[in-house]
Amino acid sequence: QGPAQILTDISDGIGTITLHHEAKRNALSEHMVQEMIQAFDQFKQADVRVAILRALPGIKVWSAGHDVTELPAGGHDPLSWQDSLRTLIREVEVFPGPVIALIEGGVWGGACELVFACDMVVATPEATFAATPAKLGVPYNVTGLLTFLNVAPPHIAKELLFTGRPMTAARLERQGVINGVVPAEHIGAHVFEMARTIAQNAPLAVSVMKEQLRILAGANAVSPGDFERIQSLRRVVYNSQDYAEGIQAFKEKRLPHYHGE
Ligand code: KGJ
Repeated sequence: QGPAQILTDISDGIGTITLHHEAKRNALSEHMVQEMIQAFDQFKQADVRVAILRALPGIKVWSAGHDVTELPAGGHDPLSWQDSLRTLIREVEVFPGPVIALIEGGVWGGACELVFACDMVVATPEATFAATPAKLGVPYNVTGLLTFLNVAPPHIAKELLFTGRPMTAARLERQGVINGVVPAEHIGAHVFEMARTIAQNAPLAVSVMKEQLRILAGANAVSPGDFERIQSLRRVVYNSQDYAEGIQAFKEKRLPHYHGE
C-alpha cells in the first residue's frame, strides 16, 4: 500500500483531509483517492457535519490533477464511471455535509474539477486553476463538463477548457465561480469559521438541501440518442493518435505534437 498520501483530522464536527504527497505534487492517484474515500467514510461514522479539503499551508501545487501515469495509453475511455477521479467526485457530491475546498497553490486538471465539485471554494490570492484536458488530448466526460457548467458562466468554462491556461483566484471570484479570496495567513481561520457556522446549523436540513441541489444540478434531459452520440464522439478522441501522443509526451516530459487525427 505504501505510506499515507493524506492526513486527516476531526474536531468539533469538522473533518479535514489534507493532501500530503508533495513528491508527486498531490496528483490524484488511485492510492490517494482510496485513502480519501476511506476518510469520508470515517467522517460519516464520526458524524462529521462539514468536511474541509486542503493541502499543506504554503504549498505551491495544491494538486497536479489526475495521475497521468494511471490514464490508459489509448483505446480505452480515460474517464469512465469507475475511474478514480470520477469515483472521488461522486463521493464529494454525496457526502452528507458540505465539503469546503481550501486552496493554496496551483490546481490542475481533474483537481480543478474536484475543487469545483466541492460545495464551497475559498482560495488565497496566489491560487490558480487550470482545466487541462485539451493540453493532453483527453475527451472530458459528460458529468465532468457539467461540473464546470454548473459553477462557471459558459464563457469562463469554455476559456478554462479550451485554453488549458491557469486562471487566477481573483478572476474566478469576480465571476462567482469561487466563494472568496483570503490571504494565506487568514485562510485557515476563515474556512474554519465558515465550517463552524454550518456545523452549528441543523444537520438534516443542510444535508437534505445539499442532496436536493445535487439532484437539481444534474437534472438535464439528454436523450439516449444524444448520449450515445456524445460517447461515440469521445471514443474518436481517445482512439486518436493525438490522445496517445498527449499521454506519451507527458511521460517523456516533452511538448506534444498534435495533428488532429
Ligand atoms: N500525474 C502524475 N505525476 C505527476 C503529475 C500528474 N498529474 N504532475 C506531476 N507529477 C510528477 C512528475 O512527473 C514528477 O515526478 C513530480 O510529480 C514532480 O513534478 O519525475 P518525478 O519526480 O518522478 P514536476 O513537474 O517536477 O514539479 P514542478 O516543476 O513543481 O511542476 C508542478 C506542475 C504541477 C506545474 C507540473 O508537475 C505539471 O505540469 N504537472 C501536470 C499538471 C497537469 O497537466 N495536470 C492535469 C492532468 N490531467 C487531468 O487531471 C485530466 C483529468 N485531464 O483531463 O487532463
